[in-house]
Amino acid sequence: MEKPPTDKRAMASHALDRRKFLGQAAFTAVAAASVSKVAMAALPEPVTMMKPDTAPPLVPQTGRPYNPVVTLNGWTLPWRMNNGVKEFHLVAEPVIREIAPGMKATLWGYNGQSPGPTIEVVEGDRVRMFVTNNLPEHTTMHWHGQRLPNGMDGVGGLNQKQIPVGKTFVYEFIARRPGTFMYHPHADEMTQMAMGMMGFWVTHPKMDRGQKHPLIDEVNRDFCFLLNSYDIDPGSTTPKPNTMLDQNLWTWNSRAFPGIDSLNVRLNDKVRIRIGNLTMTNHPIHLHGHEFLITGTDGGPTPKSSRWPEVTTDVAVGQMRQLEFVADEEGDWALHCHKSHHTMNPMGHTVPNMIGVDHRGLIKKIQKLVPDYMVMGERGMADMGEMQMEIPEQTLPMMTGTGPYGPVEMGGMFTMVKVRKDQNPGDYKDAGWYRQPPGTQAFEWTGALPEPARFQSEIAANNGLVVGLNNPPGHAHGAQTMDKPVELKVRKPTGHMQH
Ligand SMILES: [Cu+2]
Repeated sequence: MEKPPTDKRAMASHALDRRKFLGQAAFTAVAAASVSKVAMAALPEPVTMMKPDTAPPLVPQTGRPYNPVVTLNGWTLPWRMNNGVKEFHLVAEPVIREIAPGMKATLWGYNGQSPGPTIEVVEGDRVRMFVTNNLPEHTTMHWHGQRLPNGMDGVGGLNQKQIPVGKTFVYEFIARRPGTFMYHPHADEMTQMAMGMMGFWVTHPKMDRGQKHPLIDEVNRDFCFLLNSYDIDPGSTTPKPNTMLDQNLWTWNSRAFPGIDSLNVRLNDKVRIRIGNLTMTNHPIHLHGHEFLITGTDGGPTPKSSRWPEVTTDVAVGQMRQLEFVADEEGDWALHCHKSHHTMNPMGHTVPNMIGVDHRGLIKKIQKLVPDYMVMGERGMADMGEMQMEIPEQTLPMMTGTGPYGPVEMGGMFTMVKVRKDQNPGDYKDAGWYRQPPGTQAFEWTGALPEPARFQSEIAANNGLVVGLNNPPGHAHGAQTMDKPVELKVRKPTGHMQH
């Protein structure tokens, strides 16, 4: 157990082992224990998660019915019903979060993890949130995107006094509109969010008596995760909150590839992915092999007339995007941020470009003197894996992950949607690597290579001739005629030095 020392031993004693927690029986036992009269008078027992694994959906045992979400490398917080009110207990506290195997970070989070657990409620639910502050400084809780009374909005100093160290505040409101939301502190925000204090919130639409929301479809799989980022020096464990944009760990739910679980779905499943961005920059999220629609933002479900197909959607700072598609192509499909620096793990931005320089002998010598010395490979970055360069402890290789055909050369904000025809409904297990059927995979050409065909125009240009651009339609490249020459004029800058 990697829980940091805390004086709240009582809380740790309530910690649920994940295996026990996953069993429905264990969950029911907790729910039953929490309805005793003594318990009702007290705070709901805090539930703590000790592992960064993806928990299966938490099927509601009490309250209104709904189709639960799956939080990537996360979990949903159990609640108790108290006279018709859904009560949750969030505990703000220092946590140890495994970013990926080989690296653990000292973060601040909720109930044992960063991000905190996902909160799932139903449109119209009255919700009571107990927020206990076990941090070394004051905090608050802001319920990002919700309709609620002003005094429940959680901006420290503006809507309420900050929650002092060791105290518990109560927030209570009705979850008025269905959609995807987030929660985070609005107190020493720069530090607290850079340290990992955030969580996801889903308000499901009411489905009483077969009622259906006109803009919210039922789906077979509903995933959610937050985009977050950290600046943790190689070899150390605590993020530097003052870094605004140059973070070196780009994470989904405080996990970096290959630590991010895949999204495992059955062929032809309708899939929803909810993504919230609490980093300080935008992330163009790109899905391979399928097109999706944006069916919701933090403002709620989008009107049908506003939806168009895309394969990449930009999620700006503070935004949420909800994308939907039918997973009708089998395979392992990459899902990643399209900023290529965000699919890398820690690297110095001052790493010199060493393409063309053979320094493999040299680097070992330098590393004897400067253990965390890292440079780029001589043929590109892919060299670095091959060179088996030693990296400091407590850090991740920059490009990593191994697939069935070799190194994936990714890190950070990268995972896969794994679409399988034999994935059982309701089963979220990783089915392993996809084996492409024979004849459906890129292969090496072993025949003779023909001379590359060149444009006539290119040859003409090289000979200093007038360039022919107006080619009759239907003529293949390399067989262009020059019956209607067009003269190209090149204007050179004159006089001004600002060019
Ligand atoms: Cu990104």
